[in-house]
Amino acid sequence: MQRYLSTVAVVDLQSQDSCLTRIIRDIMMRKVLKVEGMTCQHCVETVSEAVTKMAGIQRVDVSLEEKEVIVDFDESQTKMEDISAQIVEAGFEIVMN
Ligand SMILES: [Cu+2]
Repeated sequence: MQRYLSTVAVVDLQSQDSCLTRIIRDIMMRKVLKVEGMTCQHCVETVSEAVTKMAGIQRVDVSLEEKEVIVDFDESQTKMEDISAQIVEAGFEIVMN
């Protein structure tokens, strides 16, 4: 029983450790989203503003020509799906991420 408990403790420590490592490594993520539906500078601003106001966003770069939204963000604060959802909510379509 004691042996079992100590094994659990070790596993627990390891998972905490890797979780911490992950947070440090992923503190700033850069993702490139392919976005369809942006036709002018106004669309660029709409997408940019919608994403910028989210938590953990460090930088948003929108390219109308490339149909790309490049986002630097803190993955411990914001998930990629949330950013995609935010862009969709602003009226655009995520082609690929
Ligand atoms: Cu537009």
